[in-house]
Amino acid sequence: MATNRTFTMIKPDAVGNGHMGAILDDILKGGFKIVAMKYTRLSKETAGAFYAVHKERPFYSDLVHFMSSGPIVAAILEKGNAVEDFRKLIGATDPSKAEAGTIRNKYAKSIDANAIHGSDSDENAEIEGNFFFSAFERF
Ligand code: 3AN
Repeated sequence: MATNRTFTMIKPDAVGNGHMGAILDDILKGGFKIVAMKYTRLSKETAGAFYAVHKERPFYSDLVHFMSSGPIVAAILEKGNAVEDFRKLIGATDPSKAEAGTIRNKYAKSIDANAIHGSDSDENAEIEGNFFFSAFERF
């Protein structure tokens, strides 16, 4: 089951710029089913814990500050080959390198405010989904 799921967040820049609906539409049109979803705002502590794997990277504190700067949408998505297909749908981390038509190409402005997150492995999809959703919130 985990191999057919991924985890995403629509980031504060995209929500703040009014792209939440269009991005959800792209996700659904891309063939992903929403398994769980919440609209919330991360505290600095929660954002720091979510991105703890990046603690040693130079952009960590800016990333935590940015991710706690406004509301986000967190969701678990389901589709065959979910992790890889979703990374294709969102495009490269750096939006200037993201292919035309991808979510980051359309809605992201910079590498730090890049509109959307997508898990990079089945294992991380599971960990990240569990970070946001308890067992009874998923089905
Ligand atoms: P992705 O989200 O595409 O998997 P990661 O895991 O390398 O990218 O980075 C996690 C997040 O950290 C990115 N979504 C982006 O917001 C931020 N980030 C990555 N690289 C940089 C960078 N060089 N400068 C600033 N922020 C970065």
